[in-house]
Parts: sequence; structure tokens; C-alpha cells
Amino acid sequence: SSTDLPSYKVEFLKAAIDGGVLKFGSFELKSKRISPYFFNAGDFYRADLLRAISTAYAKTIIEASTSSTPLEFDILFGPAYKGIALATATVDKLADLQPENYGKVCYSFDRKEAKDHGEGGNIVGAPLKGKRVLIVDDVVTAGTAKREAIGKIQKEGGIVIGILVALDRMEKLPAPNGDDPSTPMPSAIGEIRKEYAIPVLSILTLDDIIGGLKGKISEEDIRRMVEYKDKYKPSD
Ligand code: OMP
Repeated sequence: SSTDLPSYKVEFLKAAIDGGVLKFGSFELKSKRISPYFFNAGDFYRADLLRAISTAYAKTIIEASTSSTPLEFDILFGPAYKGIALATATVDKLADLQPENYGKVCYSFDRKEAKDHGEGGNIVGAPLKGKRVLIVDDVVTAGTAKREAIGKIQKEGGIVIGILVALDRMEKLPAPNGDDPSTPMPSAIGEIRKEYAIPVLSILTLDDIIGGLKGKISEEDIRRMVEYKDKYKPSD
């Protein structure tokens, strides 16, 4: 139930529902999967909602940093475009909450199109070369977008130490045979963890949403989420 979640996660989930960021219906994903729910982090554009998500990211980072595997980083990297506002707001929030630890943390993001005049380059914000970089982004489904971000950062000489997303949809990698749901495949997020040997953290998982929203949204929406979860459940 929602009472098992830390209060900042419950507040974040509430903001996502109240702000219409989390929607129910039928949505085609980047992976072509048809999902009964969609989480659009681009909809956190109102001041109170932006604060809700930057607070939740910052608290997830702080919580992870007091655990056995502290997250030590120099730069929060937000992939363009949605990640730009998220990384910038989160850096500000971290410095607000813990100025001693995070007062000098930097933000950075990529240009969608390389600039060939003026200062040039593919990155806006802190230069990545030789720096420890934590990626902040919206959602992981199949993991494709995160692999692209890691590639861009490594090309600039940055060291990716982890990924933080708002939502882990808990889905499996796409199967090579046209993503037939009956083909067993490992977890998309789990494969990124293994392949790059980095932590991948999320504010919420699909299980948190299902648990947190029971009794708060229609039983039919819950049933369709559970059914979808089962359909794309990882084999590991
Ligand atoms: P993968 O690259 O398949 O992991 O998809 C993740 C991306 O899909 C995110 O960065 C979003 O651009 C988009 N997305 C959402 O924003 N919210 C969702 O609930 C689902 C997706 C998606 O298309 O899978």
C-alpha cells in the first residue's frame, strides 16, 4: 500500500496524478508497446510540479548517498529536451537541501544539433571530460534512450557513475523477433546495470504506482496496469 512508501514518494505520486503527468488510457510507446498508462515528465512545467519532481529526485539521491553504495558525482546530466529542466531544477534543489555536500555540483546537457560557430560543441553547461556524471531522466521502458545518453557522455570523456529516473516501468528488453511478448527476455534496467556496472535508481516503480493508487483510481485502470505488467514482465 502507499503507506509503505516514504512520504516524499507518496507526495511525488500525488503531484503526478494531480498535475495530469500520469495518464490512463491507451498509449503507443517508443518501443511500439501499447500501454494502459503513460508518464509524461514534460508535463511538470508548472512551478509547484517542477518543485515536486526536483525534490523527489534530490531526496532519492540523498537517500542513496547515505546507503552502502554512495553516489559520488560532479555533474547531473539531463538529456535534451525533457532532461534539461529536470537536471537544472534538481541541482538547485540539492544545493538548497544540503549546501555542504551539493553546493558545487554542476549541471550539463546535450545539444540535439551540434553548434559549429561561437563556442561550438555538443554540450551546454559543465564540460564532461574526466568528470563523474549522474544521468537524470524521465522513464525507462526498454532502455534505448539511456544507452544513447551514456554513449554521448562517454564520447565527451565523462564517466557515467549512475542513472536516476522518475519511473522504472519494470519491463523486459524488446525480443529480437519483433518484440513478441511470449519470448522470455531479461529486465531492461537490469541489463543496463550489468552492462555498464552502474546503479540505476528510480523515484517510483510500476509496483509503487499500482500499490499507491489502489482505491484512488478506477479498479479497471489498476487491472489493466497489472495485466500490462505481466505481459512485459522480465524473465529474471
Ligand atoms: P526507452 O528508450 O524504451 O527506455 O523509452 C523511454 C522513453 O520513452 C522516455 O525517455 C520517454 O521519452 C518515453 N516514455 C515516457 O516518457 N513515458 C512513458 O510512460 C513511456 C515512454 C515510452 O515511450 O516508453
